[in-house]
Amino acid sequence: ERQEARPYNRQRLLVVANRLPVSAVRRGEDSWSLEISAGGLVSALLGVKEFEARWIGWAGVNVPDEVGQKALTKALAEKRCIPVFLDEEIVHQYYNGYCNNILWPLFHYLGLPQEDRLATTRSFQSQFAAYKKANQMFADVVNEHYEEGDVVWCHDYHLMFLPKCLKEYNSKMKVGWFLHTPFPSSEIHRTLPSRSELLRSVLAADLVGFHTYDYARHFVSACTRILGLEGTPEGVEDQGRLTRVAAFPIGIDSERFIRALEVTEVIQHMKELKERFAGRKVMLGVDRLDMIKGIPQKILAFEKFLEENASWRDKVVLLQIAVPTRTDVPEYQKLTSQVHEIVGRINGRFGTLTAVPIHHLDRSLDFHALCALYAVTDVALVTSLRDGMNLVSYEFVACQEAKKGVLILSEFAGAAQSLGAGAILVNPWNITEVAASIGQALNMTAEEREKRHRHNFHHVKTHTAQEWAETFVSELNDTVIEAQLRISK
Ligand code: ADQ
Repeated sequence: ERQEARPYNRQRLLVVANRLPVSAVRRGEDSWSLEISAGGLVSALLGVKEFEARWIGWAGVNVPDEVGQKALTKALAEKRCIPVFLDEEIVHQYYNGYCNNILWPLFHYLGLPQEDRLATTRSFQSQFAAYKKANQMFADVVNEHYEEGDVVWCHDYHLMFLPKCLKEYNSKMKVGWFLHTPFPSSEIHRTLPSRSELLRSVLAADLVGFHTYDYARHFVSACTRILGLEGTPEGVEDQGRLTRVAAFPIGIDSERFIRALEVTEVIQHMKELKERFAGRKVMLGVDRLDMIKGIPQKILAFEKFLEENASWRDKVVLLQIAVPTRTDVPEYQKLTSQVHEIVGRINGRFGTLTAVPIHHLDRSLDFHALCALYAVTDVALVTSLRDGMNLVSYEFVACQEAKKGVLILSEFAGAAQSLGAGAILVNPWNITEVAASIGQALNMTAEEREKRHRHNFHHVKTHTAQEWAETFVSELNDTVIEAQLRISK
């Protein structure tokens, strides 16, 4: 595959992320069936203009035998994907442990795990060792496939150690790193035992990107305060070498959603939903079931609204779609039962023989069903306690050209920076405020809804995932060229 002819001048983009955008199921000793996930992020990254993209990552399955690995590698190559094979122990320590139990909560301001201190410290060390080892394994695969001139784009908190590993292999490699979560205040980051090592490793990249200007600023402060380096308007400087740091807010493939609303199946779904909830306003929440999404807080705010507004009780319904994730982590199991308990209590309290105020689904919906739901919704509730960006808010807006529904949006989601002018911004911890915003949204005049929607729809249509990917990659290219010019002067 490496020798495959490609048009002269067409650069290759190696996208490195923890997970490949495929689900792989083994059908036999040497046969696999693959399904590629069709999200906006995937098409954006694979479709960067002027570049030919390859995706490098873990396929999400344990493949201990060589025959299986070879067969999977071959099947993935047809989808422009290259696998990194991680065994179960590494996945447990690196992915479930260091990534999801330590970095994820910390970056969302939930702090470090607080169980038995000694046990945590011990497991912390072995998890960090596994994290570095896993990152080195990613680096080995990148290095093996790298060709001179390629651009390497590393993604997310799983791979903070990767830029350094890559530059150790080849200091001329063009390396960018983008964080999809928030980067927290330096006062939070400094609680992390491996704080300096991770910062230094990220700084090995040529370009470091975040969703918002605030996250970029937090990162630069962490480097100045924790490492004692110099922050400049362009980024962070260390002994004359500059790492550029900037904000690149992501978007969605808005046309994909807009077009979907014309598909017969979606129109049929919409009709069914409208009939099912005739006479009631529809409120919607769509989230991965994760503590950062503020699902219990959202449902409690809805309860408060019903409590205080008896006349609305049989006129509004909340549909909460929560896809379970990381189901083998105990905290996530606890969250599921907590949400079920609250929903049960509220439905018992305000339901009637024929209707309940909350429909809660623990599963993912297919693309068409999701679009139909977005389109029939009157009020969307996005109440993340922290969220890098939050694409659900963008998807909702894209599907609302006809209805012009209201978005209630957490001020702690990155999306508040871009959709704040059209949304009702709330502090999700303040249940009284969220309940009042539900009332405001349900009673809003058509004129005001139109005005707010116009603003957000324009933003969602003009700031797409494709444009996001292209901007990052071209800035990465320019950054490296500028640095070379500086050195040659
Ligand atoms: P996530 O935390 O996964 O992403 P988000 O940006 O909202 O959050 O994206 C979720 C995606 O999953 C959306 O495309 C949504 O449609 C889909 N989804 C969620 N629930 C679903 C359901 N029940 N059924 C079907 N689809 C569902 C991370 C960061 C975000 C950041 C993105 C991209 O946490 O802050 O915006 O990466 O950078």
